Amino acid sequence: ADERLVEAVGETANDIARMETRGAVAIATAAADALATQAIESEADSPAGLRDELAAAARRLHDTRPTAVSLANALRYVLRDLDADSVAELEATVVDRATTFHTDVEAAQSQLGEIGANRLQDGDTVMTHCHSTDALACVEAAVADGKEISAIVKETRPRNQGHIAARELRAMSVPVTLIVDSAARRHLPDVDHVVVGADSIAADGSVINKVGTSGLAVLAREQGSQIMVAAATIKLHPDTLTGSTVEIEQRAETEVLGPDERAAIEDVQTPGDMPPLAVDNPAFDVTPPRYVDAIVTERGQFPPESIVTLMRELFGESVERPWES
Ligand code: RUB
Repeated sequence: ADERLVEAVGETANDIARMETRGAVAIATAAADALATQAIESEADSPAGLRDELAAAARRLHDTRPTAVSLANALRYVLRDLDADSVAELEATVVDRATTFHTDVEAAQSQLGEIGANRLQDGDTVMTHCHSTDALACVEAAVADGKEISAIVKETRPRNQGHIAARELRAMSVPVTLIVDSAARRHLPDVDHVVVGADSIAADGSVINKVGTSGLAVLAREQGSQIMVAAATIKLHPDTLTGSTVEIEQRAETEVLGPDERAAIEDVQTPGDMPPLAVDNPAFDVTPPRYVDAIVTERGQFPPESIVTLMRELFGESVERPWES
């Protein structure tokens, strides 16, 4: 462990890796806050020393989970062009940026919520997958506009984030029917809109979100339900402008299968030598743009194919990687 890093950085990184802090927006704001705490509690005696520490903190935070680009974008936002004549000035800049990041993210979420709400009609049924604060902001704004919305909530194995979505929807007075993931197609004829969030959006308009989103989008298209992705612009993945693809996180097989369940499956006579049971647990998948009707951001709603224009405007072609410096 790097001894210059304050406790809050390690704790935040562990919370993100263990998914106690989860969801792309929450990961991003927690990372921005951890950088601010590093600046406040640092014992560095020169601006260069503090800059080095902040880069190390960024590295630690960046290495937790690979798929939600909001994390990288938070680090970029807080650590861009850190010129300062003194440690105090540098600290103030970092704290100020982290605070602004928070405020901007909250404002973006309520703006996109208003925009997304316009797509929802009184009496509509939405289907959700995973738990997305951006997606739920759209439902919340629709309810605030006086529309009656009901929700069919996919459980979202293996981590059951659908339970969090169900709880939050009920807190908005939205009636919820919880279903197992494989029951989605059976319910889709009753669904007006599939409403999901995103961990990253690629330059071609592909949506990277919780595994199962792409299958749901294909089924929704088949059944004629609208597919709306609610994603603040911190979900736009600038590296994809130059052709990079988004890394899909692989998580532990124990999320899918406990040791006793594994033993029960493997406890069988086989005719020859067998390798151990293989378990694959990707956390995210890629939904091609043709299965998405609209990407709703705080800057307006876009057909997925045109999101690249917004991405260029916001990030340009050269993107900083402060966690590598
Ligand atoms: C969370 C997930 C969410 C997005 C968007 O995955 O896929 O749909 O992060 O959420 P995990 P938000 O639970 O593995 O982190 O809109 O809150 O950013």
